[in-house]
Amino acid sequence: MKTYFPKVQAPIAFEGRNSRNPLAFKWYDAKQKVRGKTMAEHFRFAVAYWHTFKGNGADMFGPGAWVREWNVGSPMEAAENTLRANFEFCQKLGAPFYCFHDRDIAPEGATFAESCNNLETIVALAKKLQKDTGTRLLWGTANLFSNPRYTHGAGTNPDVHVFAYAAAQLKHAIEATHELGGQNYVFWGGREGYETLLNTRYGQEQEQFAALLQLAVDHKKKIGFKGQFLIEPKPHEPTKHQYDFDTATVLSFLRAHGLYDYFKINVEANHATLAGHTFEHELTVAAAENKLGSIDANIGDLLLGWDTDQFPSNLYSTTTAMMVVLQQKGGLNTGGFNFDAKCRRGSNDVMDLFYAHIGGMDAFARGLLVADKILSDKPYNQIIEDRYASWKSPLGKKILSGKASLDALEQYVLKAGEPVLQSGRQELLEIHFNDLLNS
Ligand code: XUL
Ligand code: CO
Repeated sequence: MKTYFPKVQAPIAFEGRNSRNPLAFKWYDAKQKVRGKTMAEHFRFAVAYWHTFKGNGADMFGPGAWVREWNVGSPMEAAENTLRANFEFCQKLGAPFYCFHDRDIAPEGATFAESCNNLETIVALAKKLQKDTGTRLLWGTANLFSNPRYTHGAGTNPDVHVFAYAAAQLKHAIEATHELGGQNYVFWGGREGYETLLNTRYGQEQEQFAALLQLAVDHKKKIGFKGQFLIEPKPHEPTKHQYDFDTATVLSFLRAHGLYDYFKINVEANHATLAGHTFEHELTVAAAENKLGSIDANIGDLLLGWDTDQFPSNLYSTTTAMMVVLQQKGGLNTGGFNFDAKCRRGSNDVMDLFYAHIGGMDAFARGLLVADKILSDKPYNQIIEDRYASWKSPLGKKILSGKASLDALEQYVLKAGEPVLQSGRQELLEIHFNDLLNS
């Protein structure tokens, strides 16, 4: 049997924090329990098919720079090889899940029917390899943005013919995900947005997008797919303005179109920063409504204004992220941490794929341990407790239970006078945070 990663002995082992072995975990111990759940259960790490196996180091200034042994033969031969490489990689890494776009795993054919046949053939092989290896599908999605037919959008296209094409492709992508026992299905609005308002009926395009999502909800029910539907916000790129701008925008779009109950959010770190938010802001907005469904774990470069999709290594960021995840009831439930991340163009060796994922998994595992400490830390939590203590008073309770009136509050102020400005203790909290980060 051909092996694509002969230098790695399966599986990557946990050696603990004193190890200097780059092919070992120092923090990610799949079996270690934190707050009653193992690390494996908290994270449900997934490998992103498109970056890890289809990525070739190409950028705006140069073509592919990497040689990948699985990428040889006819398009269907290459697809089968790539699938085998994926399962070998996930197994050796110890990642329980993978994620794909329909067009990552199977090539587009000359006709729509041929594309569907290609997908069906590859899905049958994937089903077998999933069974053989135990690797599962975290989520599937449809690539409704690369083919030139989608230049003006898929669901939001001004041409209804393109809308129908996108809907038909979406149907097959959902069915492929269902067939493979996918635990979620992601909608990332690739070109659902606009380049200029001069040619765009914004309101109509919103209605169209809602119609596409409603059709997907109907089809999900029809075929009995139990996976969670997720929307992944992004503010721009490839379009100047993407409609799923950020989490707050998506939640309000879903509410306005009667779709709120059927979707959760897939938060991607680099999309958050492109929207002018922090990663933890987007996670917090979603978790506040128990809508944090899954995470695309990566990081951007704040000096660059585009989606660099780098592997996460920033411990401050993984810690603040894990503080939010730990506080959402049930954590991510059916979701997980998908490394929607790629090695830099200069990291062209297949071994770099291992280093990248191991580093990312360790960064999040360490973040989880520190987040747990912070959330259990008395001095830290007392500051926040004190900050909101007045809301536990009779007055606070009355307001929150909807029993107050502006007249009653006026009477209160006339009696109580001027409130005393309280310190927010930001710097003190930062001291506590860093003390625990180093522990
Ligand atoms: C694009 C992006 C996508 C989605 C899946 O920025 O993040 O890869 O995660 O379509
Ligand atoms: Co993503």
